[in-house]
Amino acid sequence: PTKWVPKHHVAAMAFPFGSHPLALLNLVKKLAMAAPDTQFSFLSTEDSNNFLFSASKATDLPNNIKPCNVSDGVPMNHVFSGRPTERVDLFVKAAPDNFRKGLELAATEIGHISCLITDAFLVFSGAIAEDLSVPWIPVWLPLAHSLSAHIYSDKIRQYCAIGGNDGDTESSSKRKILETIPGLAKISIEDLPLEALNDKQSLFSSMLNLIGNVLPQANALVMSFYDELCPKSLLDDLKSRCPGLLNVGFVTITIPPPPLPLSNTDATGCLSWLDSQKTMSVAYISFGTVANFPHNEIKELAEALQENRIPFLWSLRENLRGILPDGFIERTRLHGKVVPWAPQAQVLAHKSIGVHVTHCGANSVCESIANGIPMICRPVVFADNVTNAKKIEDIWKVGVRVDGGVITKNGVTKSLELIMVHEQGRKIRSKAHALQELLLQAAAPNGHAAQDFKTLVEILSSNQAL
Ligand code: U2F
Repeated sequence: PTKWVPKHHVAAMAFPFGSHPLALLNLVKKLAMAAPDTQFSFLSTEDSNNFLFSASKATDLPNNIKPCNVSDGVPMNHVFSGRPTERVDLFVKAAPDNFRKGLELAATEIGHISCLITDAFLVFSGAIAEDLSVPWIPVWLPLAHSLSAHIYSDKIRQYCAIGGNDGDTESSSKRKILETIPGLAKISIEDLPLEALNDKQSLFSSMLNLIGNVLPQANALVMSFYDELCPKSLLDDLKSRCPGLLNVGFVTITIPPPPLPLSNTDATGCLSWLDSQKTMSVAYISFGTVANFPHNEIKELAEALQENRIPFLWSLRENLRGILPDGFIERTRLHGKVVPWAPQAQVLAHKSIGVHVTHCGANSVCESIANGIPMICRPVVFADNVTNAKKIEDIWKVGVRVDGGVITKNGVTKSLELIMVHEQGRKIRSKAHALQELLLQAAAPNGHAAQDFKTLVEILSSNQAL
């Protein structure tokens, strides 16, 4: 057979932490299918690539995507201090050189690179693209309103200071609503991620603080979002700053969901277990891929599930499983299932799911709203979790914060009852369905997202051929 020769070579650069590489790879998969004559190199650290391209997660991987490892910046024999952002800071310190090396390697193997698609957190990628004389397309993976917090970080910092000058106490100024910032009108400073405001906190936060300055220079800016979900003031403002804004739709899912997946995408048997449960009866629980979740709250939640015999499917990272009360898994065997990893996008599309107990990571939120699933929010004070919870509870009104703010046996039981049994829960569910309906229309083949995705594919295919 003749050897396949790609027409273009696009390099994707991941921010290798949490769900970021997973979400970017999902976008790259969609692009690779839409542009079969383009070769994609996927640059991330070895650990991250091993996780993403492992057999169980990469079943639907198109042939025109190739992983390419870059250094994680961790020195040999490094002893970790336990500081939460240590790994990220080491990585940021090694960048951009690690990526430049990775790109050279990819170009040697495949041919010159025609375009860079990068996580928007990697603020130095614009300069690399300029050196290579190729377009730079950053991808913003959190929710759209969070971008405003980065774009307006100087103004928000001034706002804090103004609060102080008014004679406000520091805490009252933090509670101030950011009414003049597009997209954040109902959000207060204390709901924003600290990293967006304090540029001196770590190398990571200094990097994030450059986002607002560099993104307007990009050739296009991709968001994992829909025009129709953005408040108009936010959409207009983002488009005026970043004229190449493309809302290509949620990248981690396909709308409508594909027909039932092959059994090998469900290595932990979640979907077949859900098949045996009653419609809308199961609480799906997941606290994401990175957040440190308080151990006592895991225990309290386990006790609530056990005592009230609530049907549940819990994706709990392996390193946290030991925290469950002794014998919990055995005692809840008839109504619950604990797995280290679930095919979450498909789980949330399953008719048996009635509620999602979540830490409010952006992708989890998107996957819930795309399926009309109400949420019980327990945001950890990390990144955009708190802002997202606010959006869910107060703006979209498709979920509630867990009763009491932190998980206690009684509080979470109350919240579960509220969603599953009470009138207020019925109203929240109907809001969730209305939001899902809006999304289904926005995601229709003739909608904006499909058009923006097409534009993106055209940009990729219109540059220097190999
Ligand atoms: C960081 O978020 P996380 O990685 O903690 O969480 P999510 O944004 O919710 O993404 C988790 C993804 O992993 C998938 C799930 C989501 O697409 O479907 N997943 C799965 O398939 N199976 C599982 O068992 C568990 C998860 C950060 F912490 C957040 O604050 C940010 O909002 C987010 C995006 O920037 O990144």
